[in-house]
Amino acid sequence: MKTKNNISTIKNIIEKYDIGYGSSRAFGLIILPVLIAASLALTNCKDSGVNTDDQEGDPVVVEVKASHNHETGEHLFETDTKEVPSGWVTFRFINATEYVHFLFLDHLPGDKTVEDQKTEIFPIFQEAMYLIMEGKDPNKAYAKLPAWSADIVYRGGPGFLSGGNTIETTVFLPSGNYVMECYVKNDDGTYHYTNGMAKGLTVTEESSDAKEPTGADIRMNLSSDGFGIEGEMTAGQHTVAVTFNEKAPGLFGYDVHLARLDEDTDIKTVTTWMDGFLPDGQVSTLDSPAPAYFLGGAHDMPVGNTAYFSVNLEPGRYAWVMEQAANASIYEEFTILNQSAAIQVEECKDKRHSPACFDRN
Ligand SMILES: [Cu+2]
Repeated sequence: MKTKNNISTIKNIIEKYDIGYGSSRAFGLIILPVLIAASLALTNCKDSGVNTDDQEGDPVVVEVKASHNHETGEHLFETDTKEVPSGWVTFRFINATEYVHFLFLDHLPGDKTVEDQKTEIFPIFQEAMYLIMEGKDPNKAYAKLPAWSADIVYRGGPGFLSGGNTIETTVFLPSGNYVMECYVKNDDGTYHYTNGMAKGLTVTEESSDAKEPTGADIRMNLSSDGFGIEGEMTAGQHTVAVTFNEKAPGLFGYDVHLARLDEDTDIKTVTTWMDGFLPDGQVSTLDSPAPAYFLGGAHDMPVGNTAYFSVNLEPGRYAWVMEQAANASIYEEFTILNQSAAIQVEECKDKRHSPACFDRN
């Protein structure tokens, strides 16, 4: 790799200065040794860690695009990656649709595969949801779940994301067979995974050198008490580190999703929508759009894990929301001021009687 890079570096220099190989003996006598010395210097820079290309420790990235086939009605995950080494994995999740999606990771027990999940588990949760839609008891469907379904470990992934957005969420994955799924639903109760949005991912026993992300400026400690936020939400780009501190008693885990709200949005409509076991919960169609604009987050993981995700906060009204039952909602609202308003608030902290600060105190 390094040799190839250096040859192309020399070639670039030659092309840049329009040096012909055969045009002058001076090339071989004077310029070539200089170029080789420069090239060796570049190699040394690489080894000392100045240049980050091709270094050990590069992130392992799985790029997944959510797409929609308008003819068949299918919701799909498109990716070229079927296998990654174990360790830190960054999911770059691109929502190229008009619907809300997420990418949730199931770590399957033993040698179970995505095909087993598609034949033995997804149809049962789907049947249960259709019973809920009819106002019937879903438990007779859940009773048919195979014993191994209890051994599936939820290992997080990119949170709720509205159309046109991209998010990166980084998680630590031990080896095994995984399923990437989305269970947002259509208004007849059909889950996106029933419509095609489920894909297998193999995490091999070979471990990568990918490093744990650094530079998080917002930290969260998730539990039944809420988000445990440390750090300041300001306009601009942030990296959020989310540590999972408590196992939730039911299917809803303690997770975090960022929702941008309109000025007049009632937060209760958003937290109710987060309850996927309600007929209208987590429905995203053109006729029934989600009540907020979702900007990603991190799904729940086993206690002790930390996930990382990136957000870009523009001025506006927001809420961190958890995927919880509507009658036990967990959320935290906040506002990002535009820069001039933020400066004025800061200046007015000690100037209560200044005319410019009058209406703020
Ligand atoms: Cu989806």
